[in-house]
Amino acid sequence: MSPTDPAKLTPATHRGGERTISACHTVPLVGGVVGGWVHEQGQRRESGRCSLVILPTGSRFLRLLLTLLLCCVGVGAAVSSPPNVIFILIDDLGWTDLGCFGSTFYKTPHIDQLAARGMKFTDAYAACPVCSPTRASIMTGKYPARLHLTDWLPGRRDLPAQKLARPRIRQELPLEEIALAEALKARGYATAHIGKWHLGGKGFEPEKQGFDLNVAGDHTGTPLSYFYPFRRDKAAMPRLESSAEREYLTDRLTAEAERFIEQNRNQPFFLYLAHYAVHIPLRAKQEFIDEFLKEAPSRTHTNAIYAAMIASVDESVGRLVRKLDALKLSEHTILCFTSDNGGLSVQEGPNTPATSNAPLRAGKGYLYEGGIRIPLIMHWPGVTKAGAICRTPVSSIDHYPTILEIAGALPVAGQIIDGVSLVPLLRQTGSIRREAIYWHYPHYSNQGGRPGAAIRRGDFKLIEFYEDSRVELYNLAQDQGESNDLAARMPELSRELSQELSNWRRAIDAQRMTPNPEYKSPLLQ
Ligand SMILES: [Ca+2]
Repeated sequence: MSPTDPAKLTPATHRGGERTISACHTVPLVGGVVGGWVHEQGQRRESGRCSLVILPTGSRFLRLLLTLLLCCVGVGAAVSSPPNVIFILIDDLGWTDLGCFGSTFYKTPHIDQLAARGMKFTDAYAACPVCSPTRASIMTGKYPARLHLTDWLPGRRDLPAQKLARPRIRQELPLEEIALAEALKARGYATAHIGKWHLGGKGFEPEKQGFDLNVAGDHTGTPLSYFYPFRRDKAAMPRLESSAEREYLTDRLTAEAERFIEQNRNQPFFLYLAHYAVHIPLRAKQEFIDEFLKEAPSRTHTNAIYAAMIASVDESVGRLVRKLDALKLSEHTILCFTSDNGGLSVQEGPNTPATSNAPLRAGKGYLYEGGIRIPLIMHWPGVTKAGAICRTPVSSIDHYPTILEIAGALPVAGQIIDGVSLVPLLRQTGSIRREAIYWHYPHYSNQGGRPGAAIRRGDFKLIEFYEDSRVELYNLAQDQGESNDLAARMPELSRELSQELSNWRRAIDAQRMTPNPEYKSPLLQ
């Protein structure tokens, strides 16, 4: 079987022991605001049902039983500490860039082992095809369009060749947002941000969003250096001012993460480890590159430097798992491993393209599947079943409500969360309530992507291009590679999905593009 054969992810080819959850349940939204949940009095409106228990007069036994039950629940909640959460975010890691997601060239034994122990999501999406907006969605549970933070920061400037001008976007994650770390800190968690932030500079650092510790995170989207010393000119990466000779950034961030785990072993902790890898500039340890130069490349994966960067990320995961085992924390720690957008599949700097997302179409910067579908693995000890596979479409907006539910932290009154908790999927006890997943990307990307929007509902995905309002429609169940545009053949469904997309944009106050006054048509140049 080819390494990226779509059949590899179909139920017929699962190895023994893998469990599959049926795909994509769609249940209409009930109540709340369109496209988001409003939380009232710290209760989820959709799940905050109260049951009135009426006992017959004189039913002393039942009353006693109920009292005992409530006491047990109360005592249990009071004495059991919430689980530790480790969220590992890899920058620009593509959907097929792991062994467990189909690559035969990249070697990821530790991540594959994590997938074998936990749940693998085949249809996980980033909320945006580029960095900062997806990161904002993870931190808030909101669509980037609702936050008016729809491009990487500070963003790409408008060019005369571009017909439309971008809207003015927020330059940082607003302080009034209750970031994931803030919500967990309120629940008693020790919190650490280690790695790439890219959600604002001075005054908007991770420390301002609930993180007790920040290592290496600032306004930038690329590291000052992947190797010692972690500085350029007079600038140094936060808390990496001192470093050992030949030190490699992925290894150093891992060491910082190990130290944080060790120091907080006796209390619940939230570790957000956002590696700068595997973003450009492609730089890796030479001994790893040499190893991959000896290996035969696969049909789609050929870049030895990129493979070496992934190998270091894999080592990082292995080290953290070993650290948890050594400290006897494994059974009380949830691990989430994912990416922020698709793999870089075009030329952008030396030694690129980095990867191929085939069989998916295109890559980072595009609303095609290659730009937004990403690996996602979750391991919740005692809950997720070994080797489980979930085919329900999920999004990076879902991490916030999921982690809050697992941690027993409640949203505050009036807080809007677009994502839905994945707990029923992780427990395999039910489906999630959502009609569709949406994207709004009013920007031209560095990789050649055009501004547009997209909606996935069930197996169908519609992409709208803002320059000419053209739409494309695909049936992802039959056409994973988005090569067969059904828009002309299914005009009614196209109209319906376009309308739904438009309603969603209006409901969340998405910013619009405007005609570019500097525009010079290529025909007139
Ligand atoms: Ca990225």
